[in-house]
Amino acid sequence: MCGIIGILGKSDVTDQLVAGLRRLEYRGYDSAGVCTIVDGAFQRRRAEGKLDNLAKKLALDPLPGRIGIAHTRWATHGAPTEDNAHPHIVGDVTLVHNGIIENFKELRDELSAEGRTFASQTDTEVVAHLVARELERGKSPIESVKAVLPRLHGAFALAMMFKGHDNMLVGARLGAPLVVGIGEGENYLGSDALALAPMTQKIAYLEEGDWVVLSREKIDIFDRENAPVTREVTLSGVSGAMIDKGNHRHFMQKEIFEQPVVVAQTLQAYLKPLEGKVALPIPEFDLAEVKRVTIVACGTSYYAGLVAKYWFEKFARVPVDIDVASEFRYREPVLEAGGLALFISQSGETADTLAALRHCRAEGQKIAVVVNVPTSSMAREADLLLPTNAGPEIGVASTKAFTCQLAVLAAFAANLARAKGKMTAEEERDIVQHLAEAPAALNAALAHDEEIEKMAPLVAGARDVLYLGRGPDYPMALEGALKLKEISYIHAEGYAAGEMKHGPIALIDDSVPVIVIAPSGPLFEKTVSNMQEVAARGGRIVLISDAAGIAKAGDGAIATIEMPDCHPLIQPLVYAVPVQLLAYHVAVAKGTDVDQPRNLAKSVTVE
Ligand code: HGA
Repeated sequence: MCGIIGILGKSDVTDQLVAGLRRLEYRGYDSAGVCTIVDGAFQRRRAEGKLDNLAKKLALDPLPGRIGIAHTRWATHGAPTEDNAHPHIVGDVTLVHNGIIENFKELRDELSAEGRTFASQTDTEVVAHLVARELERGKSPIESVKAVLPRLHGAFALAMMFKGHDNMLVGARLGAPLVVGIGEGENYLGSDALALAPMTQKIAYLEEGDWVVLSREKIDIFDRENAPVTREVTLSGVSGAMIDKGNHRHFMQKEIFEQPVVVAQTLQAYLKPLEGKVALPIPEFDLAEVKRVTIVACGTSYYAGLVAKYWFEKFARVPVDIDVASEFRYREPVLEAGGLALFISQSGETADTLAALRHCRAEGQKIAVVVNVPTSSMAREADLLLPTNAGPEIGVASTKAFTCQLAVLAAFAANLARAKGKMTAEEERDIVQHLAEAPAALNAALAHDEEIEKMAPLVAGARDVLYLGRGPDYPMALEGALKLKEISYIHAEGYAAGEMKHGPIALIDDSVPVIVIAPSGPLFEKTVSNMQEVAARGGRIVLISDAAGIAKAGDGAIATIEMPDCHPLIQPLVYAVPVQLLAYHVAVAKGTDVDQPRNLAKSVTVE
């Protein structure tokens, strides 16, 4: 959330800053702003709403300057107005911020008591005031930053510029990501490597508590004790071309259709199909010793974790706890020795999940992570890194990252089962074979796109929608409801099919579409019975099943969506496709902003 970028360039930087913000806009689109230094003084443009509004302003009133910082905001403190838009300027400093300054109230009171006045309601502005106060006391920019950083509690990635200093950018990070980009006679700061991709591939990832002083000629990094440190420079491997919609109308649509390829790409790293074996990185700890798995994640990644719980328990016979990250630390979980804590996150920066990871590390758990960004904070703090290979996911509603997470988690469950002696070589071969079938099955599922598009109007007019499933299809019901809520703004609930009669069945009438996810298999008959209970009360059923399931139970449904026949192991991956496509087409039918739904943003770096 919130994207920040800073450039020390050889020529005017505003166009590059705005292009960088475009690549960061998935992180927030409440407002955007840019500030440069021209003849020693700050020049700023800011605009409420999406980046296009800022771009229009800049077209009418261009901004020169060879140094600049820019921001795209997801508001946490203060409405999404122009006054609250970053960069904030106070005296001789201007800055952009990603994160939350948790002690901002106390700091603001202290500053107000000295007669300082505020131009915004943001927590961020207190940081600018604190630095400005140090500058006014006669300190240099670097000494001022050094004095202020220890006073900030919470999370921040900051990029700062100082009046009269057009060869200096200062950055700092704690709990929010910030990278340094190294160019030829130019240097950069950014929230991620993607923001800097067209300018440089050479990236140094700042560690927690680091701060950095950049000029065009050099980069000096310091740790939280202010000791000079070196951070490895790596090649990011990301290119601006990776974030192109291609022939698709929306990123979400493109990402849904990429799934067969990216799942295959991901599985390639985890399977040896010819040998019939899963092939995971070997951790430094002994998997056979794992006594309990604690899964922690948020949103769609949490639902991937819920599916994984079934797999870990079924295959490896190991008990699994699962929590949403924002609740986990606060319930004082009992974490016994020999436990493995598994964190799932697309960005690898999700603030709640990262905080939970650090909590588990402090409690002596071994740490495994499934992330899509292998250079992220979580990846760097893991004992066992299991990357998904989905490529950049730009649509705010997660799709391809989810199915890739499922693919990795299935392989990991088999790996753990083998290590614990709970799975035979023959069973492992079977799992590998079925996972290898997933890309083709995903392709077959995508072939139903047009049919789903045609039935979307049946759902688009509804006020409430229910999704039902059992077993691993229950998390899919939750995921289906989440996707629909996120992008179409229709109220939707996912329920375990058998729970209906304990309450939600009271909601059923003929205005409520009920999406039933019921592939053939051991739970089919039970789910269908629950579906009949809904139908008997006038509920309008949309049945998602395979040909056999539809033949048995499709009568009376207002629509059916036929999925390919596939092994139960890969059903969650395959059935993700129709729920994603349904949400997508309903949102398109309603005319909502599919890729940038209101109030949401990706890479949730605030708690
Ligand atoms: N707290 C700041 C920055 C918000 C942020 O980083 N969101 O992800 C603000 O509200 O402007």
